Amino acid sequence: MTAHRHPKSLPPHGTSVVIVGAGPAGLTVGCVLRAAGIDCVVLECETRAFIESRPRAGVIEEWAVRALEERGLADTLLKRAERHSACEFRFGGEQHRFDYTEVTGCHHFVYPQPLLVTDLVREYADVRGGDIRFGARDVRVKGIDTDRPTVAYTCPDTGRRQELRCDFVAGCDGARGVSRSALPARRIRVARHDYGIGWLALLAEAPPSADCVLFGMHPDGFAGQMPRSPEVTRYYLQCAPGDDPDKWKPARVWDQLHRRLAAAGAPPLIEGTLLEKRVLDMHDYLVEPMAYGRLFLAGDAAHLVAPIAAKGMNLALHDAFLLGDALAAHFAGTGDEGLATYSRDCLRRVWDYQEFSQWLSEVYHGVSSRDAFRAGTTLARLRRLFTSPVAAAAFAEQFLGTAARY
Ligand code: RFL
Repeated sequence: MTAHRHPKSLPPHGTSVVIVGAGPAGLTVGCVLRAAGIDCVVLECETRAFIESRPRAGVIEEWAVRALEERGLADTLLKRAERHSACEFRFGGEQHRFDYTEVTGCHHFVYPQPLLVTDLVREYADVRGGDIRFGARDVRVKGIDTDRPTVAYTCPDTGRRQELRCDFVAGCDGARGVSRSALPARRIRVARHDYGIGWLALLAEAPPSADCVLFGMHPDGFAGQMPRSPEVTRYYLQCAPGDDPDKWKPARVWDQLHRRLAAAGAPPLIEGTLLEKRVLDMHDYLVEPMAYGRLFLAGDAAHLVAPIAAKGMNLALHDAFLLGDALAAHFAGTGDEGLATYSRDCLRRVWDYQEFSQWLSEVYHGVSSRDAFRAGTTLARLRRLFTSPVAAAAFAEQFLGTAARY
């Protein structure tokens, strides 16, 4: 019998922190750790080229930009991102511009997620010398209630199992990741909310049709426009949950966008080739607590917010700042307070943003609910934003995430 030349798995190697997932959350944690001189390994199941081109978010709140800047992670963003100071609601056939910077002094930064991910990968791997392993398959997190958990994965080049022993695991592998399932079911609570609504998410190769985000409340359904760059614009159309994107041919898409975003005096939408067309079933979830033993979840791995208020990536960054700083304090020997309060501190902002998304969902979808009462109260909410400075200030604070405390 021939002896196996390679054992099925290699003996565990050590590092301080294994980060599962190279999205905005995982890469930010990695960059913070590398800046503090802490050893870590990022395991990502996709290729670098894939994550650097995956389209998703585009709106980053100013506090998050400033927090990236403080950590040396916003140089390119600050040069290239567009600063927005207003959004526009369209209802009752009219345009209503809402200048949130006038109220809060803060901006939204429009910077497509793939550009941010590209910046963060470059900073982590090429500038700060971080270890990142792309194409890692079948990642498994084990032993989180011990002092030395392990993360096993299959190496794409050799096909062999590798094990990394570490002090902490940061589970940053998004909504479909595996790290969440390592939390013992009896120690966590998962809260879910289903809006019962679908959004057709579109990316069009066309310049934006307005210089700001547009929200169209129309009896046919909600429509939105989010500028991404001078060449590419994101659009959303409310549809049935589980709808088939192939039923939305370009002519139907543009017809509905024109109808739902029509307003007196508004320039016509600029049409273009549809680069992406997918149906999102709008739902939220939240895992409490976000940590157990040596595993700390961050970003979409812990909580999903439907893209109603463009909050998901902002929350992922908020978690990452707290987790990166708390781990850095642990390894510097300056205390474990940050790790102890991590879940609570993240979840206060997460719950607040979830509540705002739910409120805004009613504003977007009430008019098309075929319920005269809901349609009437929705329009009252909308009008109040333009008649009551107090209501306007409250909306702007939530939209920009500028509350002094959560
Ligand atoms: P990500 O970005 O999903 O990254 C997770 C990474 O983990 C990898 N991964 C694994 N790696 C190893 N092993 C496994 N088993 C793995 N499973 C997964 C994945 O390949 C990936 O690289 O999570 P993260 O870092 O938590 O970031 C969250 C954000 O991506 C998300 O919240 C936002 O995209 C949400 N979102 C928006 N957020 C905003 O703040 N502003 C916006 O304008 C905004 N627009 C959007 C959005 C999400 C959208 N979709 C697709 C639902 C618009 C859309 C259409």
